[in-house]
Amino acid sequence: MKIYEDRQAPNPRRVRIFLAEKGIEMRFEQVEFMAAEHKTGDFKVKNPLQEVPVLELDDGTHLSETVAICRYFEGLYPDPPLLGQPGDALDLARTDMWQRRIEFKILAPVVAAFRHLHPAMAPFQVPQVREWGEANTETAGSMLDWLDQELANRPYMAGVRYSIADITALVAVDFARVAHIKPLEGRSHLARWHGAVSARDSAKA
Ligand SMILES: N[C@@H](CCC(=O)N[C@@H](CS)C(=O)NCC(=O)O)C(=O)O
Repeated sequence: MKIYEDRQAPNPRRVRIFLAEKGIEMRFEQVEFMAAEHKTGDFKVKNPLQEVPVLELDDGTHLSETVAICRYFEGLYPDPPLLGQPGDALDLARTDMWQRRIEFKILAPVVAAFRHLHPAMAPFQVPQVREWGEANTETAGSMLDWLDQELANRPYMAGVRYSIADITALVAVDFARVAHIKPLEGRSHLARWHGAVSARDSAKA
């Protein structure tokens, strides 16, 4: 079993943190984004969308989509639960709600800002639209303000326990800096949360 990834890319980091939280050892093979290695015909067989991460099982089965890969490992290694408390319908749904909100409302605009504004992304992001990058920078900022307020009354994104929602948020916040967005400035609750989740060993993944 192994995972194809690019160590610099945000989505593969979500999987690495998830695996680290569960103490799962994994083999990784690097697919260099900047060398367009994910655009080869060979990689297209593994994922027709030509994106990482991709999990390859020993029988040759391929699984992509970060959350799907995490769900697979949650099924195999339920402890600690990171997708919500098993058997608690509300906790499972709430964790899913926050994971999705953070993925679509924060990570997505942060990535769009990076892709549409960073000169190094021009060959990959065609067309690269500066105005769209700037609009996403603004969206990411207002969504981070909202998240900061949400965290005023609870320790973690989905409630009282660390979950996949924290993993997605940590990756989004750290990647925001790469996209020249200052995610923690003036956001004290988010900064407190970021300090706590960054102190976990898994954050180094
Ligand atoms: N929805 C996918 C998104 C994966 C994705 O966008 N991966 C990026 C790296 S973070 C990628 O491989 N992009 C390739 C490209 O845009 O050409 C997931 O959750 O895994």
